[in-house]
Order: sequence, then structure tokens, then C-alpha cells
Amino acid sequence: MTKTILITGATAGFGKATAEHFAAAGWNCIITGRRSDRLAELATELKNNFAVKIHTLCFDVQDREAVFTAINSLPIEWQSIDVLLNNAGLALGRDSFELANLDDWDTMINTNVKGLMYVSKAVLPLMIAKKKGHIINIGSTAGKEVYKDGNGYCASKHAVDAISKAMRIDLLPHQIKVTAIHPGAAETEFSLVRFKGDDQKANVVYDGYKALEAKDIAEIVYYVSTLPAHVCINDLVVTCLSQANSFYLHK
Ligand code: NDP
Ligand code: 8X3
Repeated sequence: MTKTILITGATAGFGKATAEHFAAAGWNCIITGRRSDRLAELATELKNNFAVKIHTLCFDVQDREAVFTAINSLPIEWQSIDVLLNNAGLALGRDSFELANLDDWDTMINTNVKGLMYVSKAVLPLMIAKKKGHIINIGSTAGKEVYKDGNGYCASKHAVDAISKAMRIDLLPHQIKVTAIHPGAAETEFSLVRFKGDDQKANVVYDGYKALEAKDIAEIVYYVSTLPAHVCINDLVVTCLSQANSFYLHK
């Protein structure tokens, strides 16, 4: 039977690459994000290239009501979700704690932490009813080690690490898998967003080495999603060859 994945943050980066990878493998995809034009464009691309069904949901994961309204609006034929990829997220700014912007902190916590919890809470009843499902949370190496000037972002990704562990325990009786994937530096729109459109600052992040690509993460999401039913990868840290952890990058 055709499987279905719901991807948050499918309009760019890891989420978009994951939608492309899963659609190519014959999965139906529910793609979500705030930019409706990009969602429509991706839906057309996937439907034109692959024999799969695509459903779009446009909402901001920070908006609790919008999250529940969107998920509760799913037509019956879209309510059987095999995999939820909690990927929507961002970093904003890279400043010392005393200089960091309070609005940036709010947005990161509201998106990366509360948004992930809202979407999971909204989708879970559909998985619990089937006693089957898989939640995959995109954390970060920033959720494993705290680095200088990473304060708010690192806090939000440490929370993703903790929430993933907590979910795995609480969802055991429901036989729902929980996997956390923690990538290191990957060349997407991430740094452009972090540095608020300053492409010079963003490009420096990826200068002098071969960073991860979005499709690398898509392949890993596919791998963990297609293991035998009794196997669950709990926690996976992935970096490019030039990166050892948050502190050591060989350029
Ligand atoms: P991109 O900026 O390329 O993509 C981010 C995606 O998240 C977009 O589709 C964006 O969609 C969506 N998004 C952001 N805020 C919201 C929101 N409030 N509501 C709904 N969707 C939102 O970045 P990446 O693909 O690199 O990032 C994806 C995830 O991976 C993030 O959680 C990030 O923290 C994490 N990560 C990234 C790494 C990297 O180096 N690139 C490394 C480790 C982790 P839209 O704007 O349309 O809403
Ligand atoms: C993104 C990786 O090193 O910019 O989560 O925090 S890093």
C-alpha cells in the first residue's frame, strides 16, 4: 500500500529535498510551510515527475490554532500518516547572550520547540488510532553541544533532543517510533535566514570545505523510515567529513 509522509518546512532545504526523495520512491506527500507559492510550485513539480499524490497545507507552526485547524482539515484519504518529519525550523542571529535579540529568541523557541510540539500533538491521534507511525525530529549538532554565540538556537535544539527522548518513552505503548536526526553544517537557506538576508555572511559559513547537502539528509530520513517494523533508530548525529562536532571544522 502507498505510504504517506507529512513534512513540515517543505518549501526549502531538507524538507524540500525529502519531499523530492520520498515522491521519487512512490510515497504520497503532505507538504507544509508558510510560503504558499513555493508549496504550489513543489506540488506541481512532484505531480509532474512522479505517480504520487501531493497535498499542501499552508500554516505557520508557531500558530497553535492554525496547526490544529490545518491537521484537522485533512481529508479522510490523507489521515493515514506513516511518517511525520518535524523539520520546520530556523536560527536567527549569532550574538553573545547579552546582545542577542529577544524577538529572535522568541521566534526560535516558538518555531523549533513549540511548533514541533504542536504539530506532533495534532498528528499523534491519527497515529495512535492505527497503533503505528514514525515521528522524525530534525535536531542539530547545536542540540548536542553549545557553541559560542549560539545561545537561543542551541537551547531550542537541546529542547528538540529532550522532547525526542521524552516522546520515545511516552509513545512506547502506542508502538510509535521516534527518531531524532542531528545534522551538522548543511548548505541550504539556513544561514541566509540566520543572517537575515546577508548572503556574504551566509556564504562564509560554507567556504573552504564540502558541507552536507539537503539531499544527504533526505536520504537519511528515507533510510530510517524504511527499516523493518521492529527497528527504530533513536538518535543519529551526522556531519560532513570536514566536521567533527560543533567546534571542530577542518577548512
Ligand atoms: P531552510 O531555511 O532551507 O528551510 C527551513 C524550512 O522551515 C523552510 O521550508 C521554511 O518554510 C520552514 N519554516 C521556518 N519557519 C517556519 C514556520 N514558522 N512555520 C512553518 N515552516 C517554517 O533550512 P534547513 O532546511 O537547513 O533547515 C531545516 C531544519 O534543519 C531546521 O529545523 C534547522 O534548524 C535544521 N538544521 C539545519 C542545519 C543546516 O546547517 N542547514 C543543520 C542542522 C539542523 P517557510 O519559510 O515557507 O515557512
Ligand atoms: C545548524 C548547524 O552549527 O549552525 O543547526 O548550529 S549550526
